[in-house]
Amino acid sequence: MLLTHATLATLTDGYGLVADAAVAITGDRIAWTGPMAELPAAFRAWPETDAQGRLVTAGLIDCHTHAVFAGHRAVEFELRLKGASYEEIARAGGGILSTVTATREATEEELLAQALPRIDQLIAGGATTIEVKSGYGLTVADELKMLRVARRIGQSRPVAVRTTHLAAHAIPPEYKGRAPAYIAEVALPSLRTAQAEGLIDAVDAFCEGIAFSVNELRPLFAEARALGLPVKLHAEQLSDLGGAAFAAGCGALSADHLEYLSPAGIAAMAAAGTVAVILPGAFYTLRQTQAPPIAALRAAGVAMAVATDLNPGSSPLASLTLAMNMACTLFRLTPEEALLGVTAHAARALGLPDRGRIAPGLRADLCLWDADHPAELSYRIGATALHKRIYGGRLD
Ligand code: DI6
Ligand code: FE
Repeated sequence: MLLTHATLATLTDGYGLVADAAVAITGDRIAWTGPMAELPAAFRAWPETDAQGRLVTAGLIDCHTHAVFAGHRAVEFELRLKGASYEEIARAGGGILSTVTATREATEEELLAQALPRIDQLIAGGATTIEVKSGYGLTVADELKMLRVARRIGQSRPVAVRTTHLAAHAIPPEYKGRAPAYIAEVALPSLRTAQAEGLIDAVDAFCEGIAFSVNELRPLFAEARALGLPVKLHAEQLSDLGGAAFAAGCGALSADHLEYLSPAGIAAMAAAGTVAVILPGAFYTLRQTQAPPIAALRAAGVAMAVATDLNPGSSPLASLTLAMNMACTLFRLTPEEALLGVTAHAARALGLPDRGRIAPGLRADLCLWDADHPAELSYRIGATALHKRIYGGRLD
């Protein structure tokens, strides 16, 4: 396929804009890209798709979602509006644990049926790669069930799915006050089985007062590394427990949320090359007031990704362009940083060097937008400007 007359944002150097450009695609890879005027003769006869001047970016990558879960938490949303906090609801047995109850009761088929419409929304907004975490099962069997559903999403829809083991998301009631026993008896065995069954690409945990401390997570991350799996961490979302520095010390791909990130955490992330995943949907939903230290992350040269954190509690958000808009308006990312955050830097956060930019040899995952400047993607509030997607070299 030959895509012609595109306003390309290659994302190779900032936006990497190329006016009136072409992209030659063979199989699921980009073979050539550059200005139309320089198109090699060999590609000129390839079947043409005319972008008619539209903006073309790499396909969007949502590098942090909890898209598999049962039910919803609209009632909790009402409780928060009446004054209850996210942490109070969690400590009273609601919050994540109410989704755990619903998810345990659901069959694999039911979970898949509930997840697919969320995935379809992300795809309709331009996603071509989506990360999906477990973490609402919290038994060995239910964590594996969630991960099988996550894998099936990638077989059911034209989207690449990366799965993450997140058994260390919350402490279920049967282990209340016994976090180390939960790690030993559920998190570690489910990790080993999930890895043996090819169900996971990475390991994550929730480091927070209402979840796990750094010390409680050490055995889990040690095991992940022994199994050759990359780690990442929900860190410094509601308080500073030193999670980001711990994760960076383990060579983490990313540390995510980071509202309460300290200067020491920033330095550790910069030294390790750990990506900062910014999740404005959760900040917005929980009406947090302390924003992540964006200017300091930028100054330290830490790559920033932006994701939806799609989940039923703190971020019922299924639009990457709305996440970009929020990242700009709430956190002062530039539209260029926001776009890199859902493409090149999101790819880095997932350890996927074969996507997130437009260059020869990379996957042919592209978005054609009804837009002519890349800042438009961040600027409009909740608009879906997607014209068409190309996923793995195929036009939707
Ligand atoms: N932080 C979050 O924002 C989500 N998980 C996490 O560790 C929230 C998950 C939920 O409330 O269901
Ligand atoms: Fe999350």
